[in-house]
Amino acid sequence: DRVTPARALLSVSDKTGLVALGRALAARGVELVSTGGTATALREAGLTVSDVADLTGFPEMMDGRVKTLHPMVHGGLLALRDDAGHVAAMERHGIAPIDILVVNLYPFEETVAKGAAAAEVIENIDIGGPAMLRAAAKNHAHVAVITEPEDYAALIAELDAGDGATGRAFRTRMAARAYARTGAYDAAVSAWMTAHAGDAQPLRRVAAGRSAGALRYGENPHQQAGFFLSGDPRPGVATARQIQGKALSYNNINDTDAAYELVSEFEPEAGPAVAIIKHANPCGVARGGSLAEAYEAAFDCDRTSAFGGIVALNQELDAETAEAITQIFTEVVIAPAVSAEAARVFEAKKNLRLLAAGALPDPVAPGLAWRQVAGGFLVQDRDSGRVGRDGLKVVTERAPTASELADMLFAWRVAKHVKSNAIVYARDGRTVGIGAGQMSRVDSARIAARKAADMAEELGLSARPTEGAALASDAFFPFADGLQAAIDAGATAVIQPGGSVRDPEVIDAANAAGLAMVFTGMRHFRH
Ligand code: 93A
Repeated sequence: DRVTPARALLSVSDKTGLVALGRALAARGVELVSTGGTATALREAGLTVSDVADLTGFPEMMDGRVKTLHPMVHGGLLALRDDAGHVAAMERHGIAPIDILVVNLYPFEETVAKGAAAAEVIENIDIGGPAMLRAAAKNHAHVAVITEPEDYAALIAELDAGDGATGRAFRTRMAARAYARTGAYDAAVSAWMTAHAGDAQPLRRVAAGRSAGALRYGENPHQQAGFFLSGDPRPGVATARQIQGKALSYNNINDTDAAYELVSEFEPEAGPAVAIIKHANPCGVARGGSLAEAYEAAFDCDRTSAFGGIVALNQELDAETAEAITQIFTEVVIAPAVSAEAARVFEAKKNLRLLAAGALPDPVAPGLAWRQVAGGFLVQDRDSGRVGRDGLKVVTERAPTASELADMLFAWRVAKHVKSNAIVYARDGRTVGIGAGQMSRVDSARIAARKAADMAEELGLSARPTEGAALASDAFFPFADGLQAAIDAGATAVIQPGGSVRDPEVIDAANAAGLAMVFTGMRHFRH
C-alpha cells in the first residue's frame, strides 16, 4: 500500500508554496513535470522541470484550453500499476506513471467575485485540471493527489514519515478532498451559468442534493424554492410517505422537521408523546397515558397557537387521536406510522397533510448541521447532546423531588428544540408555558408565564399552570431577574446549564424562595 513516488505532475494557478514544494519533491528524488506557467515559476527558482508538452508531443494550444488533455497524462494517472493489461498498455504506448498530482484550478470563483465579463469568466472554467484531479483521485490506490496549497506541508510530512513513500490512508484522504473540490467547483460554475442564463428555475441553482420536488414557493410567495434529499439516512420529513393532503410547502417542511425532531426525543417505549409546532417552535409538548391524552395535554398548553399547527407523534397514529386532531384546523400530522382506522378518520379532511415517516430519527445520532451566511456557510455537529439524571448537579439547599426531577428533564428536552432564548415551564409531563426567541432571557421567562396564565383563564382553571412547575432555561441566567420571574410565576424547580459569573446570586435567590435548582453543565442554544 505504500507508494514511493518517482514522478510528480504540477499544474497550479495559485503558485503559493509551489517553489518550496518543488524543492522538497526534487530533494527526495522526484522528477517534476509541469504546464507552462508552473514550469516557468519552478525554473526561475532554479529547479529542473520537464514540460507537459514534451510528454504529450503536443504544444499547449488554443490559449491553453488544451494542455494536459492527453493519454500520456491521463494514462499515467489512471493506470493500475498491478494490472498486467494496464502495464502492457503503458509499455506499448510509452506512458510513464505519474505518482503525485498537484493541481489547483483556474480561479473561477474569484473571477466571478471580482465582477469579470462573461468571456473572462468562461475562460476561467478549468477543464484539464478537474479531469486530472478526478483521474488521480480515482486511482488513489497508486497516486497521491493534492489540490490545496495548505496540504503541501502534509504531503511532505507524509513522505518524511513514510521514508519517502505515501500511505494508502493519506492518499484516500486527499482523494476525498479532491472530489470535494471538483464538486464544489462545478457547483459554482453551474450557479453562475444559471444566473447568467437568466434561468429562474431554483432547482437548477442548487449545488448538491437530489431533488425531492419543486415547491410552490419559499418562505414567502416571492421566493422560489426546492426540496432536496441529502442522503442522510435519518428518517424524517424528507423521506416520509405522504398518505394524503395538499402538497407540502416550504414552511410546512421546516415546521414538520422541527416537530418530528422534537417528538423523537421521547422514546416510544417510555410512552406516547406529542409535539405541536408553530413557526418552528413548540406551542405544546406532552406525554400521556395514551396518544390521545398526550395530544389533549399538548393542545392545552396553548390552544390559540396550536390552531393551524403541525402535530408530531412518537407512536403509530390511532383513530382516537386522529379524531381529536381533526377537531381543529391542523396543517400537517407526522408519525412513524398511521393505522388504517386513523387514515380513514383523516379522509374526511382532504387537505390535511398526513405523513408516515417509517421510524423516529435517533436524537443522539451524530450528524452535521449547516447554515448559510453571506459568501459562505457554517457547519457544525447536530446538537445531539443529552444530559441524564446522573449528569445533574444540585446547587440549592433543597434537592428536587422525584416528580420535580421528572418535570425538569422533560422541560430540558423540550427546551433544546425551542429557539433561544428558550424558557420552558413543565408540570406532570406536559409543557404549561413556553417562551421562545426573545433577545432577553427574562422576557422569555415572563412571556412563558403570561401565556400559561392566559391559558388558565381560557380553560377556567383556578390555579396558575406554572404553580409547582419546573422551569428549563436553554442557557444560564445572566442575572437573578430571570429566576425571579420563575419564582413569581410559582415555579418550584429550575434546570439550567449554570456557568454564569453571577451563579452565586442566582443560587441565593433560588434558596431564598425554597426552589430546587440543578445545573446540567450543557447548553442548548438554538438560533
Ligand atoms: O484550459 S484547461 O482546462 N486545459 C487543460 O488541458 C489544462 N491542464 C491544466 N486548463 C488546464 N490546466 C490548468 O492550468 C490547471 O488546473 C491549472 O489551474 C493551470 C496551470 O497552468 P500554468 O501552469 O500554465 O500556470
